[in-house]
Amino acid sequence: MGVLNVTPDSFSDGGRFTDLEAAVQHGISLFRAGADIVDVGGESTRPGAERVDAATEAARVVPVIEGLAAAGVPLSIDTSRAAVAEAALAAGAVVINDVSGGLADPAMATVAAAAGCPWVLMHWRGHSRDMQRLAVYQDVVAEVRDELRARADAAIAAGVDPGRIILDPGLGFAKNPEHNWALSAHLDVLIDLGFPVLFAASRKTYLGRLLAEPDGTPRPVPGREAATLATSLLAAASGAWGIRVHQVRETADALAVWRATGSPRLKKTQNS
Ligand code: PMM
Repeated sequence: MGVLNVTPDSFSDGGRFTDLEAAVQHGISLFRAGADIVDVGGESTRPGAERVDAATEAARVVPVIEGLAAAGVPLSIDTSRAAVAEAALAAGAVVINDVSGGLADPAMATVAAAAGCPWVLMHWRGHSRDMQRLAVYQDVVAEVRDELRARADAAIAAGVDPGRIILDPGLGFAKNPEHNWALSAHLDVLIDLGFPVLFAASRKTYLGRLLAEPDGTPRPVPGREAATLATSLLAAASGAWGIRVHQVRETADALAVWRATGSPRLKKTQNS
């Protein structure tokens, strides 16, 4: 899954793709570089971000989706608003990617059930403005697993086909770096819930912290690509269904190497 953010303030591509033609061209290049799906988002979810209204969000994404759908690019809509998802599906998107797992907008389940499209339910505890305050866990892996299972159960109860549900640990969303690493190490626990799992670590802050300078300065976004590749490949080897990244070509190359070597799975350690 290639990331196409059409927000002026997205942390990782710095709002470079807000111009319609540039956004469509970038989406096409992600597709040509090997993305099976291009994920179009019009609301920044970086920690601390303020929300935009639904009309602004829809106005950002719908023309880009129309342009990319016309070019034959399979698209997901990265939104937690039902009205935006509905407009995006009408414009040609085929997957809903909801970072709130259906919690932000109760009408999302109705839209997903009616559309019958795949729905990514990401683990989420609250809006970006104050989500880091919610990064409190006794056992992050078990709690994320249980909260994701509850979201899947709620979706199914609302009429969503279980075969259309995809789960995502929500790296960086109400998680500190230790939480993200624990979830990366125990992705199998989420996979054991029986749904495909999407893994989205690309360029995230915790990778910058891992690679910080001796004085603690985090590695800036452009220097996080090798770490993104490493963690993406480990996720694939753990059984992730999909990998959401900004740099598609490099990820596709790494996955090609993994496939050529027989798609080896990581062995579970005795006490994991
Ligand atoms: N992270 C971001 C946005 N959308 N969607 C899913 N399913 N999972 C994620 O972890 C996720 C997401 C954060 O920002 P970015 O678009 O710049 O990567």
